[in-house]
Amino acid sequence: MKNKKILIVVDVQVDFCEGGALAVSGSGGLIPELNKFISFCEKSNIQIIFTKDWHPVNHHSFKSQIGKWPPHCIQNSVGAELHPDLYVPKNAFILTKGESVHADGYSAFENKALIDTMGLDKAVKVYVCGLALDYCVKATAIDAIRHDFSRTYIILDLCRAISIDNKSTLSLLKQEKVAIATSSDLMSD
Ligand code: VGL
Ligand code: ZN
Repeated sequence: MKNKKILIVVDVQVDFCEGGALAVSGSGGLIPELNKFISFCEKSNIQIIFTKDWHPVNHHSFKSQIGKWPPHCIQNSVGAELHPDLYVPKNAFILTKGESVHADGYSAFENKALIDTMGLDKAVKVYVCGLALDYCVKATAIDAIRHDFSRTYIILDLCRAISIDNKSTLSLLKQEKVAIATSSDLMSD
């Protein structure tokens, strides 16, 4: 299909939202905005994929191991669930990542099912949003470009970051040829 689009909503899970183990600031205000865009995509027949960080208890990124993060998104825990306020359409795909102890799992492409779900048509527009801009959103968008999805966008207003300053993240994204968009641009596109 011409002009096909795919939306990837990255890691909008309890642990990354306010009150969670690795809360990203501003995530509370993000969810209503995200829900509007998800509903728009559903009505527009845009394929929607949700990712979940899904770590074993001894994941190497945890401080208790060799990593820098507090334990988060442990498989089958409440913290690893998609946030209960997030709108998840019935026919959306939900994919997990970060399941192996020794891989970071920042990019959703670590789960080989993502590429199968996206299909062979590299001309699709790929929209990436969610948490956190400077880790899993960034890694997923850059990996989309590396997998030849050359029309990959970050929806900047539908992301929140762990770092306070987005300058280096945005310059890296530009360097990697990821486009930056806003949800209002895309809804009027
Ligand atoms: C993430 C830090 C650790 C993310 C995941 O989803 O951006 N950040 N694990
Ligand atoms: Zn993680």
